[in-house]
This record gives sequence, C-alpha cells and structure tokens, in this order.
Amino acid sequence: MNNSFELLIFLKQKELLKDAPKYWWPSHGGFETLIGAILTQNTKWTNVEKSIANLMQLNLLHLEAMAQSDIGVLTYAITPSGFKNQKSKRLKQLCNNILETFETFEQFQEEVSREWLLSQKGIGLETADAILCYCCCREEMVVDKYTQRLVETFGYTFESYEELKAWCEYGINENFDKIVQLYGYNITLNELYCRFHGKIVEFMKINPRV
Ligand code: 39A
Repeated sequence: MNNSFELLIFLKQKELLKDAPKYWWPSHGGFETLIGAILTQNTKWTNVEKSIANLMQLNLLHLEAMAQSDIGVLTYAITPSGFKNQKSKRLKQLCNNILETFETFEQFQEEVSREWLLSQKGIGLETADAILCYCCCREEMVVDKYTQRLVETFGYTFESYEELKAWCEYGINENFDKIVQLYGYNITLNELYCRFHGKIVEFMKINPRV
C-alpha cells in the first residue's frame, strides 16, 4: 500500500457501500447531520439512530426548534447516545450560536469556517470535519480512530490528526482524474471523501480485529 489512492482501490473492490446512501451519511447536507456529528461522539451509530428517531418524533430536527427546546425534553430525547446532559447543553448552545452568527442554517452551511466550529464547546477536529464534509458538503475528509488503525496495519503511523488527514486527501487529489474514470461519472471530491471515509468505517466494523 503506497498511498491513499491504493487504499481506496482496495476498499472499493469490497463493495462495502453497495446498499448505502450516495454520500454514506443518510442525511448528508441536512440539519440532522449536524446533530448526528455531535451525538456520535463516544457512542455506537445505532445509538445515534435511536436519538435521531426521538428528535424527529418531537419535531426537534430544525435549527430554531432545537435552539428553543426545553433542555429536559432534549436531554431525554438524546439519552440513547450517552453523555446526555453534556450533549444536550452543547447542542442547544450550538444552535443558538448558529442563529446569532449566521441567522439561518443555509447561511451557516455556506459560510461557516473550521475555526468557527473549533471554537464551539464540544467540537474537536473530527467533529468539525464531519460537519464540514457531511453537513456543509465541503471538500474536507474526515479521519478517525478507524482510519488510524487501518493505515497502521499497512505500516503507516502519523503524529497528528492533521497529518493523517493530509495523507488521505493527498493520494485522492493526486489521482482524482483516474478515480473519476473508475467511478464512471463526474463524482465530486466531496462525494469521494464521504464514500472513502464511509468505506473505511464499514470495513473496520466488519473486520474488528484489524
Ligand atoms: N460510525 C458512524 C456510522 N456508522 C455512520 N453510519 C454507520 C451510517 N455514520 C453516518 C457516522 N458514524
């Protein structure tokens, strides 16, 4: 394995996203993704799905509704994804900060920067990139513990999140034209990053010993 392009090819052959949504994250480009990116911290995805279903039933999956929500109701709704008190406070505060800074969710998607996200309580590098990539459709690849473990099995170790992310993005960028040909349609760099990260997560879920 010489670069991330070869890693993509290795994973692509396994057809890991055959039944998945186009961008892997089901609500790509929507408000639900912003919330999911925070809820998924330190928990399993199946728990996030339960919290999202609760929020949907309560009609809280809208920026204004969550900003104005009763904290007790919000905390109860997100209980399945753990750290309920901390996460509910952070979600409500984040929604209020978005309204104050960007006024609308659409303007937030257009204008938010990585720096702004990183200045929010409870948003670290991985969550900021998940929001940028999956919620704001930006050309930012998400890397995580799964990515780190997988590349380690191929002999790569990185000092930091940023170095691992740069390695993943570089091999894809350098071979972008070849990848578009392989896919057979004008896949965007955002879609490619979404699918590459999704493939890594799905591969690691079915190969837990890697
Ligand atoms: N860990 C995860 C996931 N597992 C996921 N899906 C499956 C669809 N998403 C969107 C985020 N994090």
